[in-house]
Amino acid sequence: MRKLSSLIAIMIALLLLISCNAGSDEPASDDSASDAPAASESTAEEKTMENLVVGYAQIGAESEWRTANTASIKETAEQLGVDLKFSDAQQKQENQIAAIRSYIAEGVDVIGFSPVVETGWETVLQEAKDAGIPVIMVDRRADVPRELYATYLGSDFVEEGRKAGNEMNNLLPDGGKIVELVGTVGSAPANDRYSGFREALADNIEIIDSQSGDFTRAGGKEVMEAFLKNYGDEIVGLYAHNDDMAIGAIQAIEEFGLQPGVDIKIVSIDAVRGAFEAMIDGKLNVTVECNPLLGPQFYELALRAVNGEELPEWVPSEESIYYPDNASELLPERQY
Ligand code: GZL
Repeated sequence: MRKLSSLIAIMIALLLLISCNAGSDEPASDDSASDAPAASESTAEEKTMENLVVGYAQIGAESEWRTANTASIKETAEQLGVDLKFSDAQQKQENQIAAIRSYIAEGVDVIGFSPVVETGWETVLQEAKDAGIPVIMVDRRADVPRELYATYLGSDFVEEGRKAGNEMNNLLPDGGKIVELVGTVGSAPANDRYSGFREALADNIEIIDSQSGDFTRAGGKEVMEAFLKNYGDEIVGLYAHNDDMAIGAIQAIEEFGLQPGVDIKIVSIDAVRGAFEAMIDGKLNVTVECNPLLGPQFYELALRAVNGEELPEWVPSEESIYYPDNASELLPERQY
């Protein structure tokens, strides 16, 4: 009996000894290590590209630029292994809002969208915030409080407008009357390219008319036909908010019997392949780049947002200006 009780006492002592030692592996310190969660504590699962679920509400397919932008979002998702749910709103805000609501219902990790116009987004973005889903604005920005989006990834449209204004000044040093094809009414690129252009334009150049062609070739052609009917050869310059409208206008100018790029100097924005072809043909004088290949930056920002990182309010894209003199050399390497 005595042997058993001493055996039990020895076992208790051993157990006490083991449990005391277990706590001594970690050297006590006042550095962050002692704050680090111990192996046994659970940490939220870090998202990776391979298990990231993204909902993207795209505007539509209104231009070459948009087509290239969509390709970048889709192809990059495939390359990274991201689970992408994608929708095309046919340029209707109500369709974009419905798509964002469907992504909230699905419980995606992050939502990306390019707001077709600047206003009307606060309610649905608040719903995404309440659901704990970060939202990234891509390409265009919406006019909403800062706390409703993780970041804005896109161009400086005002600067694009300033660049276009300076190029028009260079093309018309003696001044003259010009017309303007505006992008989608209420959209950030249209509003900002409108104001940036006027900031830079020389006093001897007069904008005698300005109408929206909704960023499409058909819209640009139709509005330019009306301009030519009303003003004819008074017009010596055209500022188009995107290349698609400029290309449509070029057709109208030729049908009217004038030489685009010669009788009417043309400055446009986007730098899509069609613009390079028009510059090679001598029908377009300048295109200011607006980079649509935003897929890689978008997913990198999406992963950082999902994993809880605070992002800058705006991540601007890098852009240049292109001219006819080296358009044929550059065309083969253009990605859009
Ligand atoms: C600009 C983008 C514009 C393009 C157009 O970032 O939103 O929309 O300039 C496109 O070509 O339709």
